[in-house]
Amino acid sequence: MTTRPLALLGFAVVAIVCFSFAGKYHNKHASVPAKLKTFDDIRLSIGDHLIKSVNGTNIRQNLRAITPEPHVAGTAANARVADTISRIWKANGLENVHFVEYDVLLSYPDYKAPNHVSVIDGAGKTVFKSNGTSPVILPSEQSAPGAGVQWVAYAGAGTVQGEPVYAHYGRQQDFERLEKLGISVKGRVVIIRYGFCFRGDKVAFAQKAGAIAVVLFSDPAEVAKNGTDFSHTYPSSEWLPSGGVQRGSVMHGNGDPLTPLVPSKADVYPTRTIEEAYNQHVLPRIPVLPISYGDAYEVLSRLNGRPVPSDWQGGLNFTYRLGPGFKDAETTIKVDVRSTLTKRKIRNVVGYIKGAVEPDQYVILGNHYDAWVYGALDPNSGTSTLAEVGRALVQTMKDTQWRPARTIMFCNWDAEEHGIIGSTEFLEEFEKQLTDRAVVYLNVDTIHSNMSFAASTIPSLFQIVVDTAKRIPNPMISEVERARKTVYDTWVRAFPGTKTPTYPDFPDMPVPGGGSDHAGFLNFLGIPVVDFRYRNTSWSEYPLYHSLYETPFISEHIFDTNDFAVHKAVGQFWAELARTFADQPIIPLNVSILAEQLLNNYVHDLKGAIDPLKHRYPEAEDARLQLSHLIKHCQHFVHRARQVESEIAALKQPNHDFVTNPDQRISQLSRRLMKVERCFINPNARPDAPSKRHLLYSISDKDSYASSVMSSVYDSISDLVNAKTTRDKVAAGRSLASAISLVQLGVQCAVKTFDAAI
Ligand SMILES: *[C@@H]1O[C@H](CO)[C@@H](O)[C@H](O)[C@H]1NC(C)=O
Ligand SMILES: *[C@@H]1O[C@H](CO)[C@@H](O)[C@H](O)[C@H]1NC(C)=O
Ligand SMILES: *[C@@H]1O[C@H](CO)[C@@H](O)[C@H](O)[C@H]1NC(C)=O
Ligand SMILES: *[C@@H]1O[C@H](CO)[C@@H](O)[C@H](O)[C@H]1NC(C)=O
Ligand SMILES: *[C@@H]1O[C@H](CO)[C@@H](O)[C@H](O)[C@H]1NC(C)=O
Ligand SMILES: *[C@@H]1O[C@H](CO)[C@@H](O)[C@H](O)[C@H]1NC(C)=O
Ligand SMILES: CC(=O)N[C@H]1CO[C@H](CO)[C@@H](O)[C@@H]1O
Repeated sequence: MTTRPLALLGFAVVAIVCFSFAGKYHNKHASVPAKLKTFDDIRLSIGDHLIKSVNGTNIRQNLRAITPEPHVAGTAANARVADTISRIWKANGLENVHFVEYDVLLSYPDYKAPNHVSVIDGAGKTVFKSNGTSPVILPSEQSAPGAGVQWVAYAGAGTVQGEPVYAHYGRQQDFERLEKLGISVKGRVVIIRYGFCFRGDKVAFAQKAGAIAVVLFSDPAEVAKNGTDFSHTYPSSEWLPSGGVQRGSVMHGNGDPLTPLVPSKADVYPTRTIEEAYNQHVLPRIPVLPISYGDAYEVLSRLNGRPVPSDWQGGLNFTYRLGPGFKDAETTIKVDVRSTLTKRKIRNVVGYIKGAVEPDQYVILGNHYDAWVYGALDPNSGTSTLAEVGRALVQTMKDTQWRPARTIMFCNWDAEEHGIIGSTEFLEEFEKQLTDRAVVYLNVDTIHSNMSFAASTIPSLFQIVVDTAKRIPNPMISEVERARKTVYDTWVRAFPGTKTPTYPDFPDMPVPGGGSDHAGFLNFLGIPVVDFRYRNTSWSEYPLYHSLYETPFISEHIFDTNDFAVHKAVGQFWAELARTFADQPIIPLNVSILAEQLLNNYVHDLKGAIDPLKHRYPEAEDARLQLSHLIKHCQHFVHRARQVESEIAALKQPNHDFVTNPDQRISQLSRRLMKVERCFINPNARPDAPSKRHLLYSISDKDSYASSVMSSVYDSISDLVNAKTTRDKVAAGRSLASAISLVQLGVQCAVKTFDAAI
């Protein structure tokens, strides 16, 4: 036990308990070095204890407790799941566990009369009819009434009949290609294969092109690569069986469709009507339903017309044709969809471990808990792991007398599946508090493979994410046997870095896109985020995604068979990263990497896009000048960030106990680091999309799952290139210069964040 005079220092409060802990720890565990001299050593030994405390068996038990029945947002079953989570969190020792509720517009099918497609011949006879329900394969896990019903949320309702057309993945380029091939989808039923972009985008493109309905299906080329016969699919493997279907939402945009930018509280006036939601293409008007590849075979094998371009061919055992229509010209396809919009209550579950030193700084851990059916992978692999992370942190506190310096906040979001609703409403309600208090947001949606860890994050977090992954034991024995001892070793091999040549030991870490609850934290509030998972290297999804078959069997018996070692590794990473953010006197955001990425990657690429405009577009002259200003400011940012990093490094010298340096400087630097990312939030940057406020990062307009960098700048470039009149060119040239100038102001703000005088 130390008696050193540390008491005047904020973080020393933690340090004192650390020292007392270090003594105890040493007595119990001979492997710990005899003397833990530095504060960093002490913190790391607490981290080691924490990492050892995460328990796979507990995660498996949590998963079973959370997934006994299908639990779609807004249902009584999902309210029961919220109660279960709250009970587990309280038993685990989290503080102030409570619900934060909203009333939001959700969508449901008619479980008694499932959606279906029929093929009807000229005499009105039904040649084929899908029954709209996936078969139960494991009765002990999948037998709840209605569990197999096949539907997508926010589909338009109705019965339509017409000619089918095949539109491949239904991306913008696929519809353009159909048009070039002379095939119109206007007034027709479009059949689209899942994959390569968000299903809501596919539906929006189809509706825009005049389609009267959309039929979605998962192609065996993606979901049953090893053959469609029973012996090669679930439950013998993780490949989708012929009756399986991917559910999902087809809403375009995040949050309650009726309350953009404001929280959907009962007493807050809604900012949008349902009619406006249709007119603004937030909700589709046309019927949409998903069918299995078994049913898709019945429809597609009857199609007439030219064979599809060779890259459009899928995995069913015939030559795909484009349509329009069936081989028998009199035959049509009929689509029956029942879908209701209803206002329902949703509940986010929130809990805390209060920080000892900086209780108003939040390290936020989040995952959603609502699911399309049982949700054992998406999202309850994450939910069950998050509960264990909380337990392991509290156990470490009990075992060692340690308490994190900053507050750790736990969030289990509701209605993510319908459109990231629970977290979006929460961000809209607590925008100011979170802007002020949030240090970082760490999201896990799904653990769905044992191949590799993967993380999407922003440059200022690259270093700490890599350092933490190096501390987590590899959960796969087969990898350890190949001398890949840590999660990092497999990760860097599976996803080698391509875009960061300056940092050869960094794996590829893409910018976070949409598709889960981290989106608003980054794009709306400018809070640094990490979204991580275990995934297959070849594919970011997985064959049983959003199907009836996402029940605990798949993790227990197919991909995480070693006492949930993979779930456990994700929990260890999550817990240790949270501890690091909660405990480091200076929060571990590296601005120097941010500044270098900005200059050498983002702005470098932008220069590559703007330079070629030189001769053809005199209207881009202002933009070119503006770009040279941006480059100058980025260079200055790199210089200033390096100065800051060296000051931080000096403060972190080994054996430095923070006593000899004024605590004020440490907490000042830390607060400033917290604010840097907020500089890139400009509420006026996208008047057409007021929730996309980040100048650097936004969600792609072409695929709501993907991210794009400096989208307003690039949108202006394509406006300029596509402009037909001089007037349009001049206007586009001005918006381009203005968009670059806004990014520059963000960079200047980041630099100024570190200056004492402004
Ligand atoms: C994990 O927790 C279970 C009880 O949930 C317990 O039986 C087991 O011993 C624990 N494992 C370790 C390694 O502590
Ligand atoms: C639909 O078909 C599946 C597979 O053949 C079957 O298991 C299920 O019971 C059928 N459902 C209805 C409602 O007929
Ligand atoms: C694919 O099938 C082959 C042959 O049956 C089998 O050896 C292999 O393990 C299967 N692979 C997967 C990923 O299911
Ligand atoms: C093609 O697939 C269908 C549906 O699985 C099956 O009934 C049929 O026998 C297969 N045809 C050939 C030639 O393999
Ligand atoms: C890893 O996953 C594959 C399927 O992707 C499975 O065949 C294998 O048994 C799993 N390994 C463990 C240890 O669970
Ligand atoms: C930030 O990253 C740079 C470049 O990798 C490195 O030199 C510096 O030490 C890092 N700063 C901190 C505080 O880790
Ligand atoms: C289920 C799945 O997607 N499996 C793939 C994982 O990645 C390997 C290697 O790229 C592929 O061969 C599998 O098909």
